[in-house]
Amino acid sequence: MVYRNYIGGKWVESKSGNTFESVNPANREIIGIVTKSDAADVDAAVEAAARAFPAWRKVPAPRRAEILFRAGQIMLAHKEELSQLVTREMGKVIKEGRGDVQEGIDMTIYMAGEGRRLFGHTTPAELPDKFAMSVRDPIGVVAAITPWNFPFAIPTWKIMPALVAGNTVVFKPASDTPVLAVKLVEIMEEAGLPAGVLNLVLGPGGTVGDALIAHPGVSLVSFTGSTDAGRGVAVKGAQLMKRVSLEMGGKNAIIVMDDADLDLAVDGIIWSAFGTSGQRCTAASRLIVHQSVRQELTDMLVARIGALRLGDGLQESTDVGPVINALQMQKIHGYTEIGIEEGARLLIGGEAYREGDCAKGFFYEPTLFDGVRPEMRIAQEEIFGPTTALIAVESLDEAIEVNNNTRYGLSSSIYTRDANKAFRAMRDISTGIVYVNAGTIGAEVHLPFGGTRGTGNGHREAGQAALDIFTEWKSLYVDFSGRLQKAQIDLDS
Ligand code: UN1
Repeated sequence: MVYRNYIGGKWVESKSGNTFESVNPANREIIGIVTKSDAADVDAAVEAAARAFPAWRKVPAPRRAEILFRAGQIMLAHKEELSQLVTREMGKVIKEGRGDVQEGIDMTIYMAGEGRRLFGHTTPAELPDKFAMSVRDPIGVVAAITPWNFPFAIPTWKIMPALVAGNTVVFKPASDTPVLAVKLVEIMEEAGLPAGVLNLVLGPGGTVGDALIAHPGVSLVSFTGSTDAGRGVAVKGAQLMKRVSLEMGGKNAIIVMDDADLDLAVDGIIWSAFGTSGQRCTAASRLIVHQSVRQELTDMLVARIGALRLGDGLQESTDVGPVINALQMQKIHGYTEIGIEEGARLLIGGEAYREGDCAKGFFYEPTLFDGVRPEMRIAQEEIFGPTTALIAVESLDEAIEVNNNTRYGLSSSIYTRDANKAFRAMRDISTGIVYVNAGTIGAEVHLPFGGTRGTGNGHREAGQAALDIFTEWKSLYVDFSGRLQKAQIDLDS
């Protein structure tokens, strides 16, 4: 069986008939054969979405939301099988697979709730017998281009707010995780979404993604992925005057002050640096540590890292699963070599892991560098793997300065028992998310998610903030005076 595109309410193979494989990164088992699309399939999908838009935008938002509520229930009923598929197709350990699916359920239910809010404002008009208000309008056809690291959750971050607000969608998932995308769309179909409202085009970013961005029928591109790919989306989008919302890289840090609870900090570091094998845009790939606790902390970390069990994420006992593919593994190892060349001290890890069954997959040892200077490439560039770099500092001011000094600005964390330091950090850290006494990962769906500097382009996903991506404001003035009233001019009337 071939996993197919979903266009205009029908499951169809790509026009070329080409296919590609989805592979389990833990053992290279083939998860599925997938139809491989190109620009012709994108044309058909955008056309279907454009045709569905006029009717969908007029469906009352609470009715649209009912479909999302149903979808959330279906997801919940299938949570375990979806979670296992997350682990098989993407590699993250099963507990995190369940977290990925739960985050998708949470976002779906949260955005369904927006169907009865989608608030605008009413405000007094400056003239008598005149009424003023603002409402949110949908934008049109939205292209949702999503990454493989949260193959269930992140598509819901885009698709659900887009749909509840009355847009129609063409969904282009990462080519490493197409089968989960098919499952998500099947759920939306079962929940009763009308034909053409959500369309799925499977295939590589280079052809399908580019064709979507360039398509004149697409009004908004919502993209999560690497900063390099995101820059390409921004440039192409600008030429065509499209709305573009970008969610890209991170170089997130955990600050550990001299008064921190070190046991707590170690738990947060292990979870944030090596959870999902470091393949989160929120992963802690820098540790900014007060010099006076550096030795104790590194000893504790090395012991904990050495005890992490690598393996197939389907086994409940596995702590760290594989990385996504061979190319990514090469990139991660390349950064180990760069770190050594730059003069950082490799404390543990730094090699591909090929023991036992792991030889069949793409496993990389959790890796810790010490003696890292803030300007080194391993402290500046996103690695997207299980590698973290420890930078020693002498004060809170220095920690905050080092924290803020990268091209990215997604998530930060500080471990301290001093409320004054915590509040100074919350005020002066310039990332989109700041945690106190918790790691850099674990964002909740009802708060804005996104980053400053090169992490994004000013938008926030999740929470009500997401509605600003997927809607435009329309201001409405109703003059019931029965005469011509001139704003700014008839001051005395
Ligand atoms: C991502 O890595 O792109 O806060 C998203 C977290 C998750 C979302 C991560 N809730 O780590």
